[in-house]
Amino acid sequence: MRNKVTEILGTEYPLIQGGMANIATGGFAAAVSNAGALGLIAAGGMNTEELKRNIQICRQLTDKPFGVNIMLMRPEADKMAQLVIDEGIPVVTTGAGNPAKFMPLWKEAGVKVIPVVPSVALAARLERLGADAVIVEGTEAGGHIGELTTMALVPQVVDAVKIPVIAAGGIADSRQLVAAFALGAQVVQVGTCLLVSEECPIHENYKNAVLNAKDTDTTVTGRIAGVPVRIIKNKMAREYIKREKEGADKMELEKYTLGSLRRAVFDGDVETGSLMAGQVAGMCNSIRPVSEIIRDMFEKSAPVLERLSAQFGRA
Ligand code: TUI
Repeated sequence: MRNKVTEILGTEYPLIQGGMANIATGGFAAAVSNAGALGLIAAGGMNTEELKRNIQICRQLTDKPFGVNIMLMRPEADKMAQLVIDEGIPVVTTGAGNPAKFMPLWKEAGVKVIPVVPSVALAARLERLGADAVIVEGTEAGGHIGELTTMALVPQVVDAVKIPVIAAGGIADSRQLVAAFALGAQVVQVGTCLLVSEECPIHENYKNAVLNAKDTDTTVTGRIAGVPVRIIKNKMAREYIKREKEGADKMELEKYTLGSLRRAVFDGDVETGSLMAGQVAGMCNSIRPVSEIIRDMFEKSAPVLERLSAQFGRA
């Protein structure tokens, strides 16, 4: 399924991989790009040197286009913004902040810039600054999230901007894919459903936690501190939310979560680690290759559309 945006991205499918800090290595991004979507190396969790090495690894593993996701809360975001230019990376996605200050630099260098936006206002502002598309990520997503749902926010951004909209948050199968396109998105971004891929380099305990999660098993830490993060419920989530309600200060909470994502990803610590995952974790029940997960979403969309047109046709 090709459209104008897949032509810009150079992909077979209108699908991009979510940022996935500490998870999306060069190897993982290459697997996604080789599957016909856009893989992205997550700079969040890496230093600039590590990012450079992962770009090299990705280049060795795929001849398809791939991008870099820059987590704007990282201290090295500035250096990384320059590195993607020096390395000739064609597409950058950004998350967890406003990338306005980097826009002139990236536009000048011909980098395609696709920021995550949690509101219509930021989408419109970044369109004016030259964003090539925006990722509208609903609060169903895993990791750092905004307030609004995909269902409510995607059509409002679609109405407010002319650039293509990429829907994210709550998309794991063909029904949700079709729904995202019905809302006006031209591309989707997925993350959680790729956590259970064969190629995803997270610890098997983390993978099993996603496989076993049910619909109500995610929660949000950090709402009071202003850094809401969706994770799978565990001891750390319960403790964090309890301390938050008791009025613990930001610094104390930060110390509590420091390194918690790394503990989950690398050590498989499912008790005190942050198991970032979206609300669709409850429907990600089997481990499959990335290529099969993506192909399935698109192949199974045809019967979904047939069912819809039969239903609407009868009305
Ligand atoms: O960035 C994400 N998801 C992430 S980043 C991450 S790493 C992390 N580790 C520990 C604590 C927190 C994060 C894990 N998951 N998604 C994209 C996203 N961007 N969600 C929300 C936003 C966002 C929020 C505010 C984008 C822009 C924004 O702008 C605020 C402003 O300044 O206007």
